Amino acid sequence: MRIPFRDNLPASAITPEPLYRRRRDVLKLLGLGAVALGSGCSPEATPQAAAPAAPESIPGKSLTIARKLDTTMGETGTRYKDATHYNNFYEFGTGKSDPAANSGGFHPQPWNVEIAGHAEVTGHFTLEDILKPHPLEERIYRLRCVEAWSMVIPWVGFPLGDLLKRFKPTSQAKYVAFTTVQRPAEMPGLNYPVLNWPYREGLRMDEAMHPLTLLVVGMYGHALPNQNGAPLRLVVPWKYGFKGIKSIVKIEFTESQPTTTWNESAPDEYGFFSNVNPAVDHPRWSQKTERRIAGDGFNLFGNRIATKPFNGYADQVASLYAGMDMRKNF
Ligand SMILES: Nc1nc2c(c(=O)[nH]1)N[C@H]1C(S)=C(S)[C@@H](COP(=O)(O)O)O[C@H]1N2
Ligand SMILES: [Mo]
Repeated sequence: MRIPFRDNLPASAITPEPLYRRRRDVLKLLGLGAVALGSGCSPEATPQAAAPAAPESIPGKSLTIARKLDTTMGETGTRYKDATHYNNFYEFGTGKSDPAANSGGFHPQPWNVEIAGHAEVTGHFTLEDILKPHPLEERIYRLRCVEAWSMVIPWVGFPLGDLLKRFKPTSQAKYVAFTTVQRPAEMPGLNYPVLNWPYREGLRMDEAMHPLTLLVVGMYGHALPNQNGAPLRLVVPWKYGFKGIKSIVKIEFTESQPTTTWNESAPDEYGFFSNVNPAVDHPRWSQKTERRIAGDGFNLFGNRIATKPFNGYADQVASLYAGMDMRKNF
């Protein structure tokens, strides 16, 4: 089956919203160890110059952020309204406005996550258990969808690797597999066989442990809205957006490369690695440019910019793929 990606949005789905103003205290991405700003997780750890809180219209619990990082070094941010009303979350429908429209009945609380596979510690954990030891960071990352549009979003989360280490993966753990919750009563899209449910993703161990890989619980300073993957999702900024699996209920350490939903659905179109790569086109469209959804005008056709290798994160991650043929391992 071929899944036609839809990239159409009724203008009515987007209404003007104050621009999300980016922080002026831009921090340098220097291997990430050097950017820690303050410690602990009290709001006081954040410099007050760190300016405007998220727009007031943002619903959901406000999160306490220990440190901030802008990896885009000043690119214009995407409005909250656009980031929450132009989504891919097929469990709620295949249209871009479906996730916002159809996720109101989803209950991200209480939430449990199963940790399984090759690790010394496994079992079922509450979301609170999962999150407790980790101070939250705000990281402004680009997210580029394989459909050639992109956004700049202030995510709130912490490095996935910090969590994974707590379970003491064994030497057999070569990959990490993720699974999304499957609740047909709350997720109407699950009643259609457009993908093999549940949605699954995977990373190689070194990718999962990379400090840029973020386990996300919020955006724009607040808890994730349902349509963006509440209560827990992945963001891997150098990979196409579909690697950012939403509403995670299972994390498994595996020895062999896990099956991933999009790769299973169309192996010639969506590889396991799916690193953003302008030199390797999707079989049905170019990946050389992208439509940046940012600023105060949502423009379906404008704001076209060049796509960067590894989505602009090559300095940090290209070495993970040294010696690999990126055309074969797309
Ligand atoms: N469970 C699940 N996760 C998913 C998807 C999905 O359909 N189901 N879509 C992916 C795709 S294609 C993209 S581009 C991003 C979009 O994230 P956003 O809506 O927060 O921008 O989520 C990814 N995670
Ligand atoms: Mo995507």
